[in-house]
Amino acid sequence: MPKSPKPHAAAKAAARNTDSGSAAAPPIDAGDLPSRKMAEVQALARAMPHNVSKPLEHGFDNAINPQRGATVDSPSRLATGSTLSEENGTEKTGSTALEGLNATIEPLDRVRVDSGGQVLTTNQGVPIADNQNSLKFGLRGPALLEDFILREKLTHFDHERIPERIVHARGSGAHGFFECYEPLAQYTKAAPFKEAGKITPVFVRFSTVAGERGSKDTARDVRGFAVKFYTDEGNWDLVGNNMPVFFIQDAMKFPDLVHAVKPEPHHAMPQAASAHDTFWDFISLMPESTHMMMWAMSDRGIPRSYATMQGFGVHSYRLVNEAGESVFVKFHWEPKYGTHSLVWDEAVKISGADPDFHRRDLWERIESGAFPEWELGLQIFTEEQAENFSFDILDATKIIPEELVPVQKVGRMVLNRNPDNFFAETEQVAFCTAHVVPGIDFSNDPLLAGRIHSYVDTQISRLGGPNFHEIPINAPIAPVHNNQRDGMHRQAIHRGRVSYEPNSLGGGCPFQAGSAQGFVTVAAGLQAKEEQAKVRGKPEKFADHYTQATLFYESQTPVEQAHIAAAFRFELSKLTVPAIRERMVSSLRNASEDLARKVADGLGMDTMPAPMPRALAKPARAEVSKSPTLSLMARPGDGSPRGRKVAILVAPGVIGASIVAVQEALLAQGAVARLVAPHIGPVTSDEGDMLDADASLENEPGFLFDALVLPDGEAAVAALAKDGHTMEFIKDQYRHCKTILVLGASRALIDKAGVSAALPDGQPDPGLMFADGGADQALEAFVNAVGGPRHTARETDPPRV
Ligand code: HDE
Repeated sequence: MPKSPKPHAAAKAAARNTDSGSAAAPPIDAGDLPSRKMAEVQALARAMPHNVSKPLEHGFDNAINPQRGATVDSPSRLATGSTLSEENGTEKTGSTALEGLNATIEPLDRVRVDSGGQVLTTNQGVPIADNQNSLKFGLRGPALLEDFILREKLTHFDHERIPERIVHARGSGAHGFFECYEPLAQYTKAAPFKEAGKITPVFVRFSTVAGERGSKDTARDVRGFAVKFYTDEGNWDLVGNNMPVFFIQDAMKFPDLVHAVKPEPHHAMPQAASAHDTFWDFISLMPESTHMMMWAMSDRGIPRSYATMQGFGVHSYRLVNEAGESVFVKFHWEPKYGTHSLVWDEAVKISGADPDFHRRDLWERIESGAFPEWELGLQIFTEEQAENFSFDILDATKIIPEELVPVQKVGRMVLNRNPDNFFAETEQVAFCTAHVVPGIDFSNDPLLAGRIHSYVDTQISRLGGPNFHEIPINAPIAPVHNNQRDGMHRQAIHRGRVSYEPNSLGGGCPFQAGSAQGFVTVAAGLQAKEEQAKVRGKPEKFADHYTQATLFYESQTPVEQAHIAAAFRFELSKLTVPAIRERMVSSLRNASEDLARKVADGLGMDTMPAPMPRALAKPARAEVSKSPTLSLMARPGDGSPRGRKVAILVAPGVIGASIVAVQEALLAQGAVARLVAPHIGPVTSDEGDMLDADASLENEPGFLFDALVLPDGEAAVAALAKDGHTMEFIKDQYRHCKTILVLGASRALIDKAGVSAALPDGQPDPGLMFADGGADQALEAFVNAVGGPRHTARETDPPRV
């Protein structure tokens, strides 16, 4: 009989196969790695004789309090690895994966590239000797297919573009941080709110909605305000807007809304504009959008800067504490530098001279250290409060007036770093409302529900597959461990053979976290029995379409109301179908007779159309009829001129000393004061000094600046007076209600431009500052006014100048 081989030898032999193992005998650690691994795998699997978690998957109590998954420690890392050879590392493969670490989540440093001092290479790292010529058969001969260098370059170039976002295609982003003021443990266990002073990194992207990727920044539109918090318990995306309400109440209508506002499908016009037939056709048939239209037609639709607009989470969300108790919350971002907007004439002109106006402003503020900053405010309210409001908190066309629920400031966000690369970061960043962390949960807002689906879905086609979360800007800094595998562009290289759960071969890992650590949905029930049925419908209160539109309009200052009326007039005047205009005015009559009248007059309507029949004849009595905090004027911020732009006009013969004094005073306050001359280059002052004009009347027109300084010096004034650009410069500054400092001889320029030193009511214009003698005093007043509100008392419709 043949002798049986030594057991150790058998174990060693068996452990060298990838299929078929011994029947009964447990694998033996025969002292070599393969057999040790096999023995450890067997031990690991045996340690889980059955799925002990199974009984805990059932019943309501377990549903609301899921248990941590069963897990067993592996005797060593051998059992759970993919290979025995993983320690044979090279520069390329690295060494063994570090325990519990997913390297794709390290800071962006790991993918940042600096080509300083480096030779040009192909994507395969092969140095390129000649980047000027394709490979040819002879100097004048045909180009060769063999030219892998040319082909790689062109092929990559051919695929440089990715689909733009369906909405919010035009945007700009920046890095920064969120700092918590006080722990919010009473309300939420969310990581960013755990300790006073806790810092959470953020990436923020601002955007317009309707325009395509290359469209202008200053279109009248809602602005996106999307914040990605890289918390240590996963990414939380607060994807909001600069207005607290939305056009529609149910996700079912979103594609209709977007199709209506986008360029009309037959001729693809107009770009980045809502002033066209299809948009107002839709809106005038959707009275729930009236409140949103008030906001969109107000100055909020044309912000001065991303840094000077509010942000809102829009929907009601939930906060959840350690005990699983939940309250509702609305999120607000309040800008430190106050809320400031453009005026329409200015927005239109800027869109021609600088379509990147907001992008540039954000970039320049950050590069110059005038970091944009917001406070995060929370409106926290209970289920009981919500039930008693006259409106439904699940209706995204409604706000909660601050008089009912005050806004508590809980932290601040500072944007202090521009991206290294627009495409890699700002274009590839993928916000998703589905990205929440333990401590934050959703309400039943039906609009929000659609969003929870839509954002992940859209990223899959925009970013080319399901692994967009691994793109460096999207990867969380919290560890990622799950059994999702493969798909386009997979980055993570998972060790081991386990990609399912439950498992015993991986010691049960990664195991479910359970309620102590993991995300648990609030087990919110529906109160009313009759609501507990599958239906397609809306609650009654959703039918109150006008109460809050009225509230918004009534809460505005007269100037803001005038701007709203002018915006409706402008937009509706652009329609080609009078019936749509009439329909819109008939709807506006339900919100405000005053507004409807003004709009109708502006549209040359002889008779007012009858008010549109209301969906809800008797809405519940509103709690407040005015909410002053809805006015932009109520939020001046710190009034600082930081980041504001001032033009100082100069020409040969200018009195240099006063110019230098003004420029220094402005710079000291963080404003950007530029010397603007008939053309760029040196300008000799009256004193014989050389001033350097870095902008010209032609390339930086007046409407691009927040304020204007007109110089002293007879010769300079005469030179400027001869240039028609100067007059336009002054007229635009005046018409847009900006602060103008007039030094000495420049009074003549003001007169020539037809600008009156008196307001329409005859009072002196406080925004026109003359410094004939007391230059210091005027200068101080001027610097203080640069960051303040416009001098709207100057405004007339139509404009005087
Ligand atoms: Fe969006 N929205 N949205 N939206 N939205 C997108 O996601 C969508 C809504 C908002 O800077 C898309 O990545 C649906 C409200 C911002 O990258 C898409 C509905 C609010 C951004 C999408 C809404 C927003 C988006 C397009 C109704 C304010 C830009 C590309 C149910 C609270 C984020 C993308 C960025 C982007 C869907 C309504 C804000 C298609 C279906 C309400 C700021 O997924």
